[in-house]
Amino acid sequence: MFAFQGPFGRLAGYSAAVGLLALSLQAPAASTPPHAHTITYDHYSLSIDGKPTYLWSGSFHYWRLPSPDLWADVLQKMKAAGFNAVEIYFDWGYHSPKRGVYDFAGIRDVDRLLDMARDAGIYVIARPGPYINAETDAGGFPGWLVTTAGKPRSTAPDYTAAYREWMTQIDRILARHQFTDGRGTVLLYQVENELYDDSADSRRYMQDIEDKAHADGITVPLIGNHNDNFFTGVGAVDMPGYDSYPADFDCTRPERWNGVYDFASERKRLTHSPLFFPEFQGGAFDVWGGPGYEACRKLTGPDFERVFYESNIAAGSTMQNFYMTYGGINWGWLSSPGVYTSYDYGAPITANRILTNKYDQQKLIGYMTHAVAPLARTDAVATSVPDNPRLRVNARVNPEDGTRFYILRHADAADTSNDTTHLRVTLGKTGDTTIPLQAGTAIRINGRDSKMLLANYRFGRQDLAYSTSELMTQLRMGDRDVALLYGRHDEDGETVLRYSTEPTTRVIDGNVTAHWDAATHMLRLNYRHDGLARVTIGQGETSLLLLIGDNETAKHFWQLDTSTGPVLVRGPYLARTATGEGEQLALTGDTDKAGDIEVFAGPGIHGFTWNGAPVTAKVTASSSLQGHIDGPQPVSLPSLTAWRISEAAPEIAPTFDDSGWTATDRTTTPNPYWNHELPILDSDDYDFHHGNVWYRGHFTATGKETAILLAANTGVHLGNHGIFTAWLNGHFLGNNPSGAQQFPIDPSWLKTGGDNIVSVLVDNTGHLQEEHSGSFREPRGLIAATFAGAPTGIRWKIQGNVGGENLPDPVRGPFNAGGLYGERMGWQLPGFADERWATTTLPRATDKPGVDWYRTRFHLDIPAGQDVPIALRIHDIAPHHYRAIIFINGWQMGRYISDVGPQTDFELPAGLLNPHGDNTVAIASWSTAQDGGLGEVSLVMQGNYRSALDPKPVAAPDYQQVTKAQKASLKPGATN
Ligand code: IPT
Repeated sequence: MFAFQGPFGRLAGYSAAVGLLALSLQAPAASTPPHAHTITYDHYSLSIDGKPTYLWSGSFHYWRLPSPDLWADVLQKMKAAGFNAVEIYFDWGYHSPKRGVYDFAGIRDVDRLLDMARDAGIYVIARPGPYINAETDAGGFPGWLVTTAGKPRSTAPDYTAAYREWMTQIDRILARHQFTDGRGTVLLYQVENELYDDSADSRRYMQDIEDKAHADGITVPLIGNHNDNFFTGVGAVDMPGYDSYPADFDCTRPERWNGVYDFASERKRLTHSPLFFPEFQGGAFDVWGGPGYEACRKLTGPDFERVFYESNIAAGSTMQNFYMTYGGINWGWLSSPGVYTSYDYGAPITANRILTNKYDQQKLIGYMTHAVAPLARTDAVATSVPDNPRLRVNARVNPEDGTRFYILRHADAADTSNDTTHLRVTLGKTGDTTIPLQAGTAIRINGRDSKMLLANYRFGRQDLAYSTSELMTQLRMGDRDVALLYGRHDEDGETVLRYSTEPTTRVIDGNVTAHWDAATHMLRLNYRHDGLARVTIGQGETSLLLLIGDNETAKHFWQLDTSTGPVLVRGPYLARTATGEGEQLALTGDTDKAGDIEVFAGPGIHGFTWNGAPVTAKVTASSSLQGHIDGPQPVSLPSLTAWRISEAAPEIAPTFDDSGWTATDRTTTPNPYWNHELPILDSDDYDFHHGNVWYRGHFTATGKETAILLAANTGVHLGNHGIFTAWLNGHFLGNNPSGAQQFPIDPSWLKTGGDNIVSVLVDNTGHLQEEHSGSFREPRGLIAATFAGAPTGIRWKIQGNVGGENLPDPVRGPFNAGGLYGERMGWQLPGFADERWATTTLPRATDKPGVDWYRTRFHLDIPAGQDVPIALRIHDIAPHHYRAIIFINGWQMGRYISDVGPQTDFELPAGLLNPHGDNTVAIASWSTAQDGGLGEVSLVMQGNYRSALDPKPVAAPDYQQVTKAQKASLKPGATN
């Protein structure tokens, strides 16, 4: 369907296929729907409806935030920071619990997600896989794929049939939301994920996916993040891209920096499409036992963002997506082995949706990428070296209008010294000039910093010769231009504008000196960045309000679009939306404290409301409106004191009835990874793909058994933090992580000639991600069991999550539930009556290995109109040998391993958590040795905002409903 021909085959082929390119811009074909938009691209940039556009995008995974109203929150926060796109992985396994079964309802309602992106005014880069990696279970492959045979990410027929199922489902939704011919903002479609393999089969596989996407009605450009692969020929994508993580993923030494890689050769290779980073490092994942996400946020902090993202601009990139901008939560069993519940990623927006200094920094650059339109089309150009050799500068020029960009940083990006320099810049007619002009001042790079300076830049009716401050944004409001410049606190700045005759300059605020040079027609302003300086400059028809802030001041500005033009808002923690209603502006947003709000809008606007309430505002000397808005009410959270407890591992007892369990009697599997003795013990072969599983082995003892060797695979990657624990006739044998262990048997434990029971509880830390080999099919659960002393055979039975692939609770879905007794009984669910359980307090220590369940309830009364991110904290004074699974209102929102860490605070997203009513906490604690129990449990407030956000509760079944569905789906007698 996609014809690539001729030297410009990529572009020409694309236009032919969608029938919407240059020609149709002039004369829309009769068949083109009236709302159709165009997406084109060349070596410089994407063009959207013919307008060259800088793509400034961030990654977000809806499946890591199971509360749809909060998707809108994240998308609005991204849009408010100047992201014009969001990159989204669609997780096959999240939607498909069973072959042929696909779920797009509730927290899986992708249609709704894409509508929200459209409503937030943000484009979507869709990444439906089939393989996605993403530190998620099996890299996004569904559990049921584990026990199939075909080589993954290849043309193997059974694998092909499987992924085509998924593509049919997801493409149908994505196609509806295409920007080209749908009702949404889906702009680009990624084919597969980081397939670094140029084999003939990989090419064919890529081509198969592309053909299928086209057959499914995908008309937007197909992109890739396969680095140097799939540029031409079979399997080629329209727009290839590069993924880059220059700080890598070791957050233990957050001060460490690697060099800046020069993407010049990549820039050159891409002859028909822009230098595109589908994933440029936005943070880093952390691992079990790792240093925690604040360290990752530091490793990839604002200094990293400035230096590396501006280096990408220096290399000519006009398409940058940051992975991740909001990381979210590996709730349930979503994580791949190695990573823990939080996928915060040290990203600009925390897992609990709080804005960080990384967000502020991205806003500063993000706004500029849109405000300075000439940036979308630039060529590298030679320039003089800085007079300080510790520094380096890259220059670029827009060939059409001559705007110049100077990107300045330390030559050694990791250099932390404080340096100054002068720069030689090209100023069109004025010729080359050394800046700054003001004697005794210089341009400073203090430590790991980068600055992007503009020269020869015309905006509105202004002509900026150059500035040693950076431009955050510029906008036109009625008759006047407004420009917002910023620099580091206390550093000198110099801004020079050209006028035909001397303008009137008025300094409204701040210490700014103005100097007019009649010979060069340049008005030079000198100042120090400190708070906010305001200068108006008028000449003839033109008037300019120049706002000059330090970084701290600049980050409090928000730019929002209305149908009557852009507005600037200064002050609040977040400004979400602006709508013009006659002379009034309706603003929405969030505050973290009471304070001033200032609004810069067109001359027609005389007042404004904030979250629906009118604000008394006065007109300032800079013709803005200034008023006051309230902060949040103080909030206090209840303490969790009254707990109920139940022992919950009856499977250990020899008398336990396992007659309803599944016998592990299979002797064949398509899965080539079962290379152990028969019958097969792999839990996946019995349709238990996620969470803990129990095995009970029956054997007739001879009395000669001296030890039992047990081997399990719990998932080893980036460490080995799974575990299994075993009992013989109720006696604790011990524990072991993934691997084999011989446990000695006390002869008095054996019932010679009788039925003896080995009970084993096995962790499943997830299925591995996939390179190409099929490693996601590694078995999970027990893999071997043999006696020493006698060749006694064991007959095993297995029990996992209720229903296996047939979920009694499809709302919470395939990753929520495991095979603990309490989970099978529905003890995690709201509505379960725990009154007969014993009461207890926390912390509680136990010397009895096994599983205990703890439950409590609490009532929240968060004031309406407040967003209060809450986490549940488990605190141990010293590590104990236990691991806990945390449920809030039936949702599994955390896995805590006391003796591994690092996570102690587990975010409870509003919607799952009820901020205005009753909530149920259930915690299953698996004591893996004789010093288990459960630490102190509390609720912690991570922030408090007065907010326009009003998340609705996520509807989910309670105890009665789930157990009813459970009974209906189970064989009689199979409830234990
Ligand atoms: C890149 C993956 O594409 C992405 O899914 C995620 O796993 C990311 O890594 C790390 O968080 S792969 C790249 C690091 C080689």
